[in-house]
Amino acid sequence: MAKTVFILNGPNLNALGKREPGIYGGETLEGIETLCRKKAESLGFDIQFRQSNHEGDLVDWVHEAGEKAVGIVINPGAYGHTSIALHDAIRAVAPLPVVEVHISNIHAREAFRHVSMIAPAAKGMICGLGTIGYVLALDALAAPRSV
Ligand code: CA2
Repeated sequence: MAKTVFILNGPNLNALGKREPGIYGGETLEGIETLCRKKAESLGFDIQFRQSNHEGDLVDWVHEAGEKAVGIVINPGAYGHTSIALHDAIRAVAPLPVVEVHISNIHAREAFRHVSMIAPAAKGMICGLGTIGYVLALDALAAPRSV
């Protein structure tokens, strides 16, 4: 039976590919989903790929993943910098592995993006590598863990 991974996307990621290609590249969220589906298939994962502009949806989906999934890839968008609720939700589903992804290098941008509320609760974080970060996160979830 395929193992399920939830791939969760936060606010404004539905606008990818339509604005600010200099920061986020030209890929749309649908394009990222296609990339993820290909990678997931090769790894034997079944994926739930979702996006919401509402913090509570993301919190609910983290809890749902806690019951159904073997891992979570989350690009929390701007909620990554602000959401204690998402931090707590990720802790609530421990030890489910969570990989935080940001397309842009949040450390090379405005100071308010340098902090992640998610990273301390996550297994790891990938940022600044573009949309390939999602694919690398799936690889990380598939890899046998040494820690
Ligand atoms: O780099 C990332 O993946 C981010 O999570 C993207 C978020 C941003 O708030 C984070 O700091 C880093 C933004 C999502 C997309 O927002 C857009 C804004 C304008 C045009 C297109 C997308």
